[in-house]
Amino acid sequence: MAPLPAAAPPRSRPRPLPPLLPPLPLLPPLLLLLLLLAPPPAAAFNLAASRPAAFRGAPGSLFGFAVDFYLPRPRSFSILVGAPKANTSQPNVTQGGAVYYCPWHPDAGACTPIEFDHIGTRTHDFGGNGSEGRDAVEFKSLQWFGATVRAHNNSILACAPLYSWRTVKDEPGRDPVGTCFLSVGNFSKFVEYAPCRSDLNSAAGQGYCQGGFSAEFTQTGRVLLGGPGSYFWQGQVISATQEQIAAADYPEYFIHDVAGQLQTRQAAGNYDDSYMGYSVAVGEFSGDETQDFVAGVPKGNLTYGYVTILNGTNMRSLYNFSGEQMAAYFGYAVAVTDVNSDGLDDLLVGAPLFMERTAEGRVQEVGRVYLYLQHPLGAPPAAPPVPPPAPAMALTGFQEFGRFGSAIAPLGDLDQDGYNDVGIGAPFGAEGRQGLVYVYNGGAGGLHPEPSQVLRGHWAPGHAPDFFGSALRGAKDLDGNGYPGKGLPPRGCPLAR
Ligand SMILES: [Ca+2]
Ligand SMILES: [Ca+2]
Ligand SMILES: [Ca+2]
Repeated sequence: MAPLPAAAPPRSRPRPLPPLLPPLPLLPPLLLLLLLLAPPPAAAFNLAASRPAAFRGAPGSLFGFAVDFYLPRPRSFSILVGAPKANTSQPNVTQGGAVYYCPWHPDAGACTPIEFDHIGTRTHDFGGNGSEGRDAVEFKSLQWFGATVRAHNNSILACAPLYSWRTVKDEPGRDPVGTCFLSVGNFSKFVEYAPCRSDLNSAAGQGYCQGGFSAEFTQTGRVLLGGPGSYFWQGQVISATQEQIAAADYPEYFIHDVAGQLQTRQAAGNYDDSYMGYSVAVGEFSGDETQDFVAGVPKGNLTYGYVTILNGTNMRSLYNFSGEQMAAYFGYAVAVTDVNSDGLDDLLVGAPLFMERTAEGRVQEVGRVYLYLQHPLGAPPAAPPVPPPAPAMALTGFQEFGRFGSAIAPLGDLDQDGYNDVGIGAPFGAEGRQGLVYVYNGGAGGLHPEPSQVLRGHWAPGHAPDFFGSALRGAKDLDGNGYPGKGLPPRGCPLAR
């Protein structure tokens, strides 16, 4: 597919509002556990899956919906856990959601909520003279704060994709623009980043953006957000450096003009209902030193779905990778790591609703993950980009309705053989839909086609399945020297929920 065309004028058309979060049915779990896999014995290559550490949150809070590691300093290691339906101390806010800071302890420990939002709900005097009082202009109940959590050094980004605002125009309506908060300097400063809270409201503009539905940091700490609902659900991706975000943060204003921000623009009407930015990742694909942006577009291209790679310096389209089957949700998850150790980043794409035909001729939904190996470009920038390659391999799920490929996590080089390894979640895999995480090892030819290990959720008796394998993180060198340290988990150990 071609690069996105330039901005088109907004169109207005009556239409129902498709629910974006979550488009795949998620059942309300009773309790969520966060599993941090404990250190393996020194000589073993496998993770000691029988001895996970578990952190628990309040029932119904969706504790563990998002997870990440937090390493503000070398050898200072903790875990961040999003609980997007948690209740907070914010006045007049119901189930606004929270992010918890959980210091690492081998037996797991207490988690405390991080106070990202010091301001709470802001108001505006629509009468203009103060006589009619002030009305709320933003709505933080059920905003799903903590649905997205990412950390980079001593910074943390946490987002509320269903945060709504009324706009400061004197007209009713609530637009789910989404918002994010950034903690910088190890909790020394908090700034808001809500790039879709703009004058481009309603579905025709950025009103249904749900900014922060997905997010990632680049190696240099640049923020990348996905907002899959902008422009009649064409979706968009937006990026700015932390410095640019902090420089534009004036809490007394609702619309922040972030100088230097990069973003995709509105495209022609045939790109509507595509959900660009449903997932995002970063990697280097253009032959320079600046990481580029990867965005899943799972309903684009007539619902075949595609994944686009945008140049990290200017958002120009570099490549598009298309799915092979309609409605498979190709691009639901994306991940980047170098699995064949040639120094070039490779791309993984999940299509958790992919259907295969069994030997008996029956069609069953099992999910699939595609691996695209990056090949040398030649001499950039003169050489044109090579055509989108075919996947080097496809890994297919094992259980019907298991949602294999819902989460993909680079795990670093778990077994220390020189090739990076990957975890793939199947949150409804296993009997009782209890969820599985598969570990696939890298190698010279890509990934080994069979998983080297299958991790199961550990559940207390009587508790319902909790989507184990739907949130995965890994690949952090947790003690800073590549070797397990005293009281620290080992290199590459995954976090799974
Ligand atoms: Ca680049
Ligand atoms: Ca590679
Ligand atoms: Ca390996």
